[in-house]
This record gives sequence, structure tokens and C-alpha cells, in this order.
Amino acid sequence: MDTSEPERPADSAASRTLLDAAAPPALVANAGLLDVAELSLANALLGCGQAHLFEKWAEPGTDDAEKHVFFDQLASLDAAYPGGLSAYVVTARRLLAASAKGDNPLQGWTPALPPADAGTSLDPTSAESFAMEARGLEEAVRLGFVVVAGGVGERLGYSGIKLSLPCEIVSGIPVLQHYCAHIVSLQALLTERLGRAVRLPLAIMTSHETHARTQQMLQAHHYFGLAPSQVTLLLQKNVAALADASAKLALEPGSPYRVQTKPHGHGDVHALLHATGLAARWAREGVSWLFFLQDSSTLYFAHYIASLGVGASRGLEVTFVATPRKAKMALGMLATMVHESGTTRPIVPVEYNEIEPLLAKSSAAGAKGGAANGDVNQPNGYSAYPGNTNGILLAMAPYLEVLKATRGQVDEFVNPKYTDHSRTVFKSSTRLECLMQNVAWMYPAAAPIGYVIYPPTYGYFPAKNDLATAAALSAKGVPPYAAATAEFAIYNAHAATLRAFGATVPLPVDRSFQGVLAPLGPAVVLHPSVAPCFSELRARLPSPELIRVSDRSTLLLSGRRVAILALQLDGALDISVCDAATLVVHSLAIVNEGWQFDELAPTVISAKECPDVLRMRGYTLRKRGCRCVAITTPGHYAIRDGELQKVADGSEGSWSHLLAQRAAAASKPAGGAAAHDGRAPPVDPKRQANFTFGVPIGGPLQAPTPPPPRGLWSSNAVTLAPRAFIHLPLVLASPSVATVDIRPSTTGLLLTLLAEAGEGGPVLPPVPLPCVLADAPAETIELAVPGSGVYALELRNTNFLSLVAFSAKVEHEPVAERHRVAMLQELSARRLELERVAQQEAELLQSEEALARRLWEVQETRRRHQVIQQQLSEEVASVELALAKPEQRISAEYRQPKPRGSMEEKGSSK
Ligand code: UGB
Repeated sequence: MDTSEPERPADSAASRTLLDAAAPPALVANAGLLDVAELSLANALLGCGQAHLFEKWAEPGTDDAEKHVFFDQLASLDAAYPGGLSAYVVTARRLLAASAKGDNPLQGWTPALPPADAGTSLDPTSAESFAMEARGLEEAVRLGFVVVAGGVGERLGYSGIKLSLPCEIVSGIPVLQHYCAHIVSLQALLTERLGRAVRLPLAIMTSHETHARTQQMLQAHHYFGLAPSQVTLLLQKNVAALADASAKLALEPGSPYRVQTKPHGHGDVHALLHATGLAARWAREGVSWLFFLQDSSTLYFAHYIASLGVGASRGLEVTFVATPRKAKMALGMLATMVHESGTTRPIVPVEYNEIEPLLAKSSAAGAKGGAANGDVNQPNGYSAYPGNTNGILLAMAPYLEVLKATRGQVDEFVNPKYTDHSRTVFKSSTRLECLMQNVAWMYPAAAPIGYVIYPPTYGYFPAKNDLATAAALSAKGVPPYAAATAEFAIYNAHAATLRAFGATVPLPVDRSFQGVLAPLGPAVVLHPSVAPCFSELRARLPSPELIRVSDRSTLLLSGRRVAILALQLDGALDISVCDAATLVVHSLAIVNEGWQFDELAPTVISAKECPDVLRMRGYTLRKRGCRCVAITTPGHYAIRDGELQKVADGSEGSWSHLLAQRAAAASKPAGGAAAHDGRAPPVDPKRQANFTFGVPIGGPLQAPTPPPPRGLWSSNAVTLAPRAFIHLPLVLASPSVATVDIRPSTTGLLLTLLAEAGEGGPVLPPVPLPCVLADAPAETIELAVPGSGVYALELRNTNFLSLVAFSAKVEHEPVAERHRVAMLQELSARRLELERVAQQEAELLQSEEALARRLWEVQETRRRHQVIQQQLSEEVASVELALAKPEQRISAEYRQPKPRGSMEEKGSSK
């Protein structure tokens, strides 16, 4: 630690004499506070027109500490920029002057279409791409990864770092975890192949906004399976913001002692790789390729190994990963640039904000290859110029040469937003920026630079814009770069891969979430652990034609040693297999409620409780039903007819057995019956039209144990060509009833029950199936299958010209079981009746008792009435008798009777 005091002038007067004449009075007044270094920096700034920085300074004695902190910040900005702040201001003035005139930074250059041999077009599921992957895997042991992640997700409405955003919400895996999982997956494959531990280095460029959170995330998750020593964070420093066209440095609003700073752009990565010595160190450690990528799109990892193969086999020093580009997309392009001086750059990137004016200019001038009318789509719906995804592969040796010659300093540009056409006042402060891809401009003009372009499905789908911005872009037909499009692109790429291999997987259809259009089909997520590249993935799916995934399905698959032979999925299925276990899915049919993407109500989206990740999507994932197979303990497993079993290593159908079969097939001579190029065998249209389902209803055709008594098979979408048919094997342990719910969209479908697995004749007369609306209530047909064994349900399209599409659900249960169930139902119905009668009997008994009580009451009352009647009659008689006697005797004998009911009277009446 340096404890020496800063050098100071003798007194205030001496300090003042050291200050430049242009110093404002406020600075002059404070001169006595400053040490020699501060005075010298102040002079340098005054010399490049930055006097305003000191104009609002308080008198000496007020804010003195802040004034020194201000100089500390200026010194650090000065040290971070090559040539210091004065060099920064000089460059800024030059670029701002050109910008004010409306000059294009590429003044003098004309774009033209790249030559045909500059690009390699690859379908990642093709044999050609598999060959490139093989080449790439040879080189991959010498590969290092560089991720630029200094940007924040402001435009997306996200408060976290972009690396922490989930790639998609089916798995919920954050971007950084996904990137690391890919590196881990590649390392594991290389380790296995080479027989020694392989570790591939990763550098992440962070900024002040993202550094701490990136570091925290890595530490909290144990570097997602990487060793901490493999990962290097390169902290990118901000540059000073510029307040106006004269390149005055901007002060933080409300603070005279702090310069506003802004990110300098992802181009800083090269200067950092050079200045920190990391590139040179990696080179010494054997890294000969660098893969640069952004924190924005997980599909970077879909095909980078094939791209590496292309770069290596073509001897390219720079290989851009490209995608078809829609005109007006915020995505840079690749072009051949021709300078008026005669220099030609065969392949260089051009940023999206420079494209329109350049193309418009070149088309006006009739330049060869220039697209007419600026940035427009061709008849194929895409711009004639490939889009640059900013996934870039660099060969290390020439890159080190470039770094040595340029110190990694990429040419800067400035992009102020002006308040009006006079182009003098900025809407907000700006800064100089530099772009990572522009490293290509730093190579000699003759350097071998090329690109590899993949189909749009495997293209570039960053999550950049919030819902409202994305909806507006969608409405204009421009890719919205929304969280939804980024997410669905992942599902679609995986689904397309399965489809290309030969599986039956429906195409996505456009969905709209809050106005953002995004194509959505089955949500397929194949975790990087399953395979780091397509050729490896293909080996995990040896019979893809036996895989069927319905359009409403979700398939989540993770695990290093998992293979799927036959799967019928209509719902959600989540299979995860730990590293120490293996799993072979022989036959699995799943029907459940599945997971659905449901649009959120605007009130939910605007509620403060709505998580950012859902707000930026406008939908949520409702998990209604899922079959989960989570293997977390070591061992060898298989799923047969939906049942998970532990199996012996090497036994028939185990993982190692499968590997042995694969090795044997691969060792057969090319062209031999079992040899294959790793792709799905060509589909025979006849076979596809008339085929037998791989997973029989009820159980395997041959198995050591009897099939289960009940079975269910369903499919959401089966299509039969005219005259085509399918046989659904129906494996029955005993005579059964098959309940069939089939809903054809048109007439012409005939259902027949055949004997002997379809080889024998009809067991029951064929039933023509009427056309049924999809949401009509189920009207099932019951077929009584008379015996045990393997039958077949034949569904035949009898039309000569039309296709028949239908959904189907077939269930079966033994007849005996049916009868037992019917008798049990009868029994319970009778028991119920018996209970009802007993209940009524009890009620009647109660009424009878009530009636008896009432009868007694009535009888008792009558008895009392009789007594009273008799008493009254006697009294009446007595009075009448008295009345009949002479008058003097009446008065002598008559006694007033007492009130009725008195004890005395009652007693006397007895
Ligand atoms: N980034 C940094 O690491 N540091 C910075 O200072 C700035 C960014 P933006 P932008 O993805 O569609 C680029 O801001 O400016 C990282 C390409 O130039 O999203 O829109 C940041 O973390 C453009 O050609 O990029 O343009 C992120 O990883 C096109 O490919 C990456 O740089 C475009 O990206 C991109 O940052 C795109």
C-alpha cells in the first residue's frame, strides 16, 4: 500500500499558477486544495474544453472531500481509456461532428452480397452437418468460450442480470446454467472419448451493473458444474458520457462532483482479453479456438460444434454464425464491403443502424449486389444479406496477432439520439461505443473470414423487448425479440430436430400473447446433458420413427445416458436421469392433462405481485398433469410398457447393450444393411402410410410375463393417406371389451377388428366411423373381443382421394372383469334399495308411535269429558228438582254450586 502523501505545491498561490488560464473562477478558488496530480489532470481536461466540470464547485471549505473523490473518478476514467480522457474527447468530437453532418461511419464503403464461397449453409440435422460436428469435436478439446454479459435487461423490463433469466419456463433453467451445462456436456463427451479429464475455459465479460450478481450466481450454484478455476470474469469499465456535440463530459444530474458514465459496448471484450493477458495465457494452455457469444440467445449452443468444424475444415480465422435475416430486424448483417479506394473486405459485419442508409445509397448508385430500395426482404421472405448472430469463432493464433497489433481496441462509433433535424441537441447523454464483431475489420483484408448459416428455426432469438414494444414490432411484421419468441424458439428447435430425425411431431402454429405473435407447437426441451450436438442426440434416439408427440405435449428430457426407443406422448412427460444412472425407454405411452401456456389477464400483468419473468411474457404455464420419471440413484434402468424397472448392466435392452449394438452397427461396412450415417433412415412413403404402431395397446408382442389386463392408447392427430391403413396391435391376456372413441374429421374411415395381429381375417364386421366434431361428446363403440392373444384394430381410409385425420382413444378391459364390475354394480344397487326400504320402515315405525301417542291423548280427553258430562247432568237434575218445589223451600235448600274442577267438588261428586 502506498502511504506516501500526494505531492502538493507550496501554497495556494503556487497552485493557482500551475492551473491553465482557461480555469473557471470556482476551480481557481479551490486550487489550493489540489495536489500536483489533480492539478495536472484538471489542466488536461481544461485543455480539451471541459471547464464546465468545475464551474459549479463550492467555495474552499465546502464539499472538499467530494472534490477529491471527483478527481479520483476522473483519474480512473483517464487511466481506463487508452490515451486518457483527452484522447476520448478528441475521438468523440470527430465522430460527433460526422454524426451531426449525417455522415455514415462507413462513409466511402459500399455493401455487396458476399461471394457464394464465403458461406456454408448447413441443416444441423443433415449428414453434412454431422460430418462437420465430427470435425468440430476433434478441435473442441482446444476450445475456450467468451460470453459478453455487461448489458442489463432494461428494455425487457427485467431487474436482474440477463444471465439469470430462464431460457424457457418449462425447465426454468437460467441462461448461465444452460451455457455452463453445455460446456459440461461437451467436456464429458470429450473426457469419455479421449480417456482423460477435459476442462474448457470460460470467460464472462461483466460490467459494474452485472459483475457482483454474476459472481454471486456462479458461487451460489457451485459454478454450475464447472471448476471455479475454469471461469474468469473480466470486468468492463464504463466510459464518460457526453452531454453535447462538442463532447462535453456529462455530469450526473444534481451532482457537480460526479461524471455520468455509460457502457462502452461489447467490443471491450477484445481489449480486456489482451490487457489482462487472458488470451495469451489460454493460448499457452492449449486453447486454439475461441467461441464468442452474447448473453441473449440459448440457440448459440445448438450448432457451435458444427460451426467449429466448418471453421477448422475451411481454415477460417474468423467464422461468423449467421441466420437468415428479416429486413429491418435489429440484427447486424454480413456483407462484402468495397471501398472507393479499391480495398475489398470479402466478409465483414455491418451494424443494423448503418444498414438502411448504406443499402439505399448503394442501390441508388446501382452497385452490383446491392438490394434495391434499401433493407428489404427478397421473395423468400428474407434479406439477401445473412444476419450476424454475434456467435463468432476465432482461431487463436491470428487473433493474438491482431490483439498485439491493435491492443484489442475496436474502432468506436457514436449514436446520439437528437431532439430534432438540426442534429445539435441530444435527447439524453451519449457515449462512444464499440462492437465485438468489428474485430473482423481489424484483420488484414485478405484474411480468411467466412460464415456458416443455419435455417431460421435454429437462428437467433434473443429476449430483448418488453411486451408492449414486442407487440408493436409484431404488428409491423418485424421479429419482436420478446421473451415469448426466445422461449418458443427453443421448443421449436428441439421439436424440429425430432421431426427431422423421423419422429412424428406436429409443426408449430402461431399464437398471440398480448399481441406478440409466437409460433408454438409441442414444448420439447432436451437439456444439454442429453447431448452437446445433433449427431450425439441422434444416437440417443435409435428409432425416431417410433416417437410420436402430440401438439399439446410437453417433453422435458435430461440426463447423460438416456435413450428413447419408442414413445407416444399426449400430455406432459418429464424424464431426468442422474449422471450415475442409465435409462433406456423401450416403450412408453403417456396420456395426461399436460401443461398449457395460458395468457394472463392485463390486470394480473400490471399487478405489482406479477413476477418479471411472467410480465415480460404475458402468459404463464399451468401444470395440470405430468408423468415424472426422476432417476436419482445410481443403476441401470429401463421403461417397458410404461413401467420403470431396474435392469442388469449388459442385459438385453440395457444402456450398455444398446451401445454395443450401436458399435456393432457402426463397424459394419458402409452400404451394409445395418450401416447408417447417423440420420434417420429415409422414410418409405408406403411404409409410412401403412404401418403398425410401435407400442402395442396392452403390452409388448412378446414378453416373459402376460400383458396387463387393461390398456389405453390415444393419439391426438393421426392422418391417413387415401387407401392407407394402420394396425394397432391389441394384446389381450383374456377375452376383453375394447372401448373405442375415434373422431374422424371426414367420412371414409373404417374400423375392423382383425385376428392374429392383423394377419388373420375380421373377427367382427367392419364398422364405418361417422365424422365427429372435435368437441362433440364422446360416443364410444364397444367391441367384444372373444379370446386372448394378439388382435389388431385396423383403421382404414377407404377414400380414393381424401386424407382422413382423426384423434383416437382405445381402452380395453377383460370381459370377466366387465362382468364382475357389472355384478358389483348390481350388488351395490340392490344394497342401496334395501337400505332405502329399511329407512322407510324406520320412518313408518316412528309415525306409528306418534299416532299411538295421539290416540292415547284423545282417549284420555274423552274419558275426562265423560266424567264432566256425568257431573253436569247430575247438577242439571238437581237444579231442575229444586225448581219443581214450593218457593220457600227453594230459598231454604238452594246452594250456589262451587266452580267446576275444584277438588272439593270433584271429591263430593264421587
Ligand atoms: N454487452 C456488453 O457486454 N457490454 C456492453 O457494454 C453492451 C452490451 P445489446 P445491441 O443481440 O440482437 C448487438 O445491448 O447493441 C453485451 C449487436 O451489435 O443487447 O442491441 C450484452 O450483455 C447486434 O449486431 O446489443 O447489438 C449482450 O450480451 C445484434 O447482434 C450483448 O452485448 C444485437 O446485439 C448485446 O448487447 C442482438
